[in-house]
Amino acid sequence: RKDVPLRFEDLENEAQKHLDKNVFDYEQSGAGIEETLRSNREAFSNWKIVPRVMRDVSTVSLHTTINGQSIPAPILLAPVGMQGISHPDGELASAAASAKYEVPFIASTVSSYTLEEIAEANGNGKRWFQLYYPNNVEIAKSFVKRAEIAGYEAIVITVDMPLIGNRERDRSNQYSPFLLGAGKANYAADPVFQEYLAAKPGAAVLDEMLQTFYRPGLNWEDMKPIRDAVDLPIYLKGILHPDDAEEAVKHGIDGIVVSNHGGRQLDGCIATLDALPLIKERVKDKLPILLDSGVRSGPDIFKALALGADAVLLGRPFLYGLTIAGQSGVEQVIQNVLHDLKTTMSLSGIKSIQEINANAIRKTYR
Ligand code: HOC
Repeated sequence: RKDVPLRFEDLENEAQKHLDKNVFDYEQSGAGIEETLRSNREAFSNWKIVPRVMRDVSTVSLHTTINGQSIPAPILLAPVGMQGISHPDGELASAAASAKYEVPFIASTVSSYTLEEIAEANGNGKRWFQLYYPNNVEIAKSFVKRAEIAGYEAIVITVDMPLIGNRERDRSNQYSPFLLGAGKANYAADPVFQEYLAAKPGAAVLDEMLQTFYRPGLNWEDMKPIRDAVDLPIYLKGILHPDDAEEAVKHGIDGIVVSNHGGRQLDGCIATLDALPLIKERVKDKLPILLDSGVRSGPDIFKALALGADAVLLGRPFLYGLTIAGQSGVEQVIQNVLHDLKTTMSLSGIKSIQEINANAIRKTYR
């Protein structure tokens, strides 16, 4: 097997060697001047763990639950799109790796393989489906129904993309894997989308996908058709404002992901760790709160949980593992993060995920 580096910076540097410049830039970069990309990391650095000692950490458990779903650690793999541009096995490799550790895999609407192929690779593993809500509700319903049939256990609707962020690096490179069709598998395989195509003689999959992809009018009423179409919990990904978290509770949403899309959408917006405390204060324990964007290590996960997250999503770390060594690379990244989290908890005097709270960290300024 090919070993992948332990440290995130080394992972990123090694992944860069395996990718064309445009592809690496697409994955690594953030929107605009990348202020939010940097803020996500700075926010983690501004909090420090204040450990307790002599608290018998001979047994430490990472096990937790989200909405009653048991998971071995408070970690999920984020819905990174178009993983086939990183490695030919794409989502098939990362879904198989996540199954091995029972870490839920969140398959993106714009995956390189169909959600059914990913489900097969994930086997008895845990999987959720991420929805970019198309501007055609019948296609949206068809996606989530397919996901339910294929054994996905939750729907995660991304709500922070009424349009693409100002990705200056990609614009300079004149590169977009999406516009090249790298994420069209789920559309091409969809029966409702096929009917829609058939009604337009001469129409091409990619062109029509681009026509229906964005839903700038997305609003709270759009949740009902999805709720009616499937019997699965619905999470919203891309919540940063406490008022939106409160709206989610009012609309019966089952969970939220505090996310700024890895710094790839609204540049200049708040870091997720900075957004978390007010959101937690506002919605308390009324729904599970997940968090992503900038999570790289065990201490990062610990800090997010201490500030009120129930679990985190890992994105770029596993993507770089995939890039370097396919399925084995993703497995190694998961293993390393689990090891790091367990070590962090032991050295902090904490035996279980449920014991992690704000008492274990303190804000510092550099
Ligand atoms: C142009 C839209 O979430 C990203 C991914 C994929 C976005 C879909 C393509 O690049 O942040």
